Amino acid sequence: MAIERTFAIVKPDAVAKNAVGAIIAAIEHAGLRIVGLRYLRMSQAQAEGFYAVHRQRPFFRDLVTFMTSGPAVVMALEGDNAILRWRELMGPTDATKAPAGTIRASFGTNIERNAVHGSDGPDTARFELGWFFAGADLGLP
Ligand code: FUP
Repeated sequence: MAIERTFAIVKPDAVAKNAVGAIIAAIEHAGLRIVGLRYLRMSQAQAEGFYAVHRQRPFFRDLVTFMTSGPAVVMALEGDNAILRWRELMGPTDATKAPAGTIRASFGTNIERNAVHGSDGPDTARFELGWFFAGADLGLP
């Protein structure tokens, strides 16, 4: 299986719930390695650019408001099949439909306040990692 990198966010709702440690523990327990990590509060421009693909969607404004409402943790994850494995750990977008044991079931509330983000494919991962880690040395180990 291929070693991949993917991009993860612990969103403001999960940071507010003191769930950063539990989510990082789940990532590490699953065998994914954290190769980049920043604690930040997204600016409006950062959030709008990150979610530019959703610009025309009806939920875009609310999503940007939520993502800029408080601090978040952004991470670069690495491991075998990391993109799919992180998405499986998260569970589906809508936290109310997420199976027990997934991060979104444990810490999310609904389809917007869903605790975490993960890239949905290799091209998205490249864009999203670059959006928050541009210029950073992710060349570990
Ligand atoms: P995901 O890949 O699981 O992050 O889901 P999407 O790319 O479909 O959606 C990105 C984000 O938009 C979600 F995390 C939350 C938000 N969203 C809404 O707020 N309402 C919707 O109906 C769909 C998505």
